[in-house]
Amino acid sequence: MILIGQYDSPFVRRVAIAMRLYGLPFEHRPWSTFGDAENIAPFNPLRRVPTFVFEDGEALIESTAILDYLDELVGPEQAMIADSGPERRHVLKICALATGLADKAVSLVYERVLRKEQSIIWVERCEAQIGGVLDILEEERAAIASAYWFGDRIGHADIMVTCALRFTGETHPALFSVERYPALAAHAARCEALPAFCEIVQKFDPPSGD
Ligand SMILES: N[C@@H](CCC(=O)N[C@@H](CS)C(=O)NCC(=O)O)C(=O)O
Repeated sequence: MILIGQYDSPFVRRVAIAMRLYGLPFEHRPWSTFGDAENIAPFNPLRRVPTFVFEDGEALIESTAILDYLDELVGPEQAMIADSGPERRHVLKICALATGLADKAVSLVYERVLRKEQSIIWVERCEAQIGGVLDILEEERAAIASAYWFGDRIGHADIMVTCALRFTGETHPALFSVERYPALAAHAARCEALPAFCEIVQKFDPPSGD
């Protein structure tokens, strides 16, 4: 199995961390979406990452779809999400909020580095969306006493929230602070201290606007 994409992407990182926690070996191709777009294109015409390639060349795209495959591969005992029911829906909702948060943080980066003049309407909208999600996640995490979002075992929601927070904090420090979001910051610190997170990490390298 080959995972394409750099670990400064919160979406690539969530997949790589899940694979490491599942003990699944993979080949990593740290291709950049802009610099290596033509290498990615044969596997994914969208030229986006993560792109996940099987031995026979078939490719899966979208981190959620890739994780769905990995969960199936390891089976329900090991999967970091409930098989069905309300807990599964709740995990998917937290993951969707966190992927949405990361999407908006990525959009803001592109707006900043790829445009000569930023759209104020778009920037304000993204910032409001990021703030809205962080407020909701903070409130929910503050009300949970367990080590992880859904108990004592780490799951996809924990991984995605942590990856989204690292990316948002690194790229838009004014939007995320320990003082404003203490429960989320503590959650991220706990996860970031785990070996898989320490091993699979990369400082953000923005695309150039040239
Ligand atoms: N919903 C996608 C988001 C993937 C995504 O936004 N990846 C970014 C890198 S962080 C990318 O490929 N950007 C290039 C582009 O969208 O053209 C997922 O969960 O996999």
